[in-house]
Amino acid sequence: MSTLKERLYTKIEQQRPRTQRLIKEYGDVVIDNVTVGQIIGGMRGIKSMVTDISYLDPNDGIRYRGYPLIDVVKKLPKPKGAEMPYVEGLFYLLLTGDIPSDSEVSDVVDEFSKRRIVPRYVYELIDSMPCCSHPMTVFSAAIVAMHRESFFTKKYNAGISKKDYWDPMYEDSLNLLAKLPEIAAYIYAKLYRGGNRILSNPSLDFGGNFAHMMGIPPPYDDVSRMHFIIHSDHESGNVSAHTGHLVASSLSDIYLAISAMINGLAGPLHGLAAQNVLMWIHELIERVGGEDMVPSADEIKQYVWDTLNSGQVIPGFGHAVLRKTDPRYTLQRDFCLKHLKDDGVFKYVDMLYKVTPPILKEQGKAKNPWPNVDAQSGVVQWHYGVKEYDFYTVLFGVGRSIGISANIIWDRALGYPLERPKSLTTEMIEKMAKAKVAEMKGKK
Ligand code: CMX
Repeated sequence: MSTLKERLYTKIEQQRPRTQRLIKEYGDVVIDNVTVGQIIGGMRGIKSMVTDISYLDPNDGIRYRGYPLIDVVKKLPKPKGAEMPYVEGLFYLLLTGDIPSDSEVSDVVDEFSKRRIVPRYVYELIDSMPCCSHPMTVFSAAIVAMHRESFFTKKYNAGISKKDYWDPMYEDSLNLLAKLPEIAAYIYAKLYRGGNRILSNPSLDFGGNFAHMMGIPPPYDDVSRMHFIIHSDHESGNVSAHTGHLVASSLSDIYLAISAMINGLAGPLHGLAAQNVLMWIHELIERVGGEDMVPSADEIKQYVWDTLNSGQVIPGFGHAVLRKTDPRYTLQRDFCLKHLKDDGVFKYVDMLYKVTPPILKEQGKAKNPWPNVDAQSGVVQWHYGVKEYDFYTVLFGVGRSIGISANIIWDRALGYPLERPKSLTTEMIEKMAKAKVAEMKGKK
């Protein structure tokens, strides 16, 4: 057994009694109330899910296993000379809650390296996708095609005990995660580089190998590590995480669950915002006459207002939970200030950072006028030569798969059941709401 798997098993044995006790002794304790507004409004803010892997604080942003992003970057081991930590170390942290030692990380690097070979039929499938398929469609199809590889499904069909479900789920997750950079890089080569592919280098880590396969020199290896780490998890209620959890709750294997979560991530209100930000900025650049032109604050304000007045959202701004600037934005911004301060597009991103929040506040609709992760991620890719916007969400998807897989392994370890909330008809809600209001009036 690998050190990671052994450590995980110990943690599972410790955690199981806590969950069982909560259900047995406190199962009827009320944690939250649900309003009509929440039922109709996308279940915003209802406390109804559990994960110990990450927590999203509205003001401070994401914490992985209790660590703010800045500490994650500081504390996790890094490859020699790198600014950003090993992605493999992050996976160790998400799964176990512990910061791994150098040798523990190197074990995970080896595990991933051993499992990275992608079955040939996946490449054939990618090659046969119709022209102009969105890269997220291709990515999702490639992942779901590997359902036939599922160890969990084989074990389940052979009659594995429920308490052991986590084990084949862990194996499947590592098998899938190790292949994702290879698949993403292949899709990129196929769609945008005439199929000219750079083969992987098994001696490199997750982020370093991805940069190598993309053919982009350092510090793109650090860009990749940073990108995959900051996108990995955002607690359980966002569309991609929730979809992965929901699909896996029917005991679908990791390939079915991750492919489904990729489809949720591909929506413009979620991960697709990464590509929309760059499209939107380039429309602005075109409007003012080119990247080297310096637009006035008034020109930028007008552009933001024109977007809002045409009934569209400002991509890369706002959030369902966050109420301050996203620390994932800040981390990338700091990287940009260090490495691409003079980039023409970054200057626009920077100006929009200053101009947009006051406008969103003045418009008065968005609860959070501040930038989110997607406002900054595209410009970094653009700077290092990945100029095909529609690929950006695939990169988000590689990162997000890491956190969601960790969650799904724990879902199986703790025996979380099939997810099945209850729906009501509009008429039922009307009756309940009216009866409640009458009752309140009667009490006054
Ligand atoms: N531009 C314009 N209007 C916005 C806005 C933005 N960036 N953010 C929110 N609003 C509007 C909403 O559309 C909503 O309008 P209606 O009342 O007309 O429906 C109103 O403000 C209230 O929305 P909210 O409660 O503040 O935000 P939601 O939880 O409904 O939505 C989000 C959150 C992210 C979908 C929204 O802020 C948005 O559309 N942002 C732009 C797209 C984006 O950047 N998405 C990526 C988010 C991060 C990620 O998941 O990758």
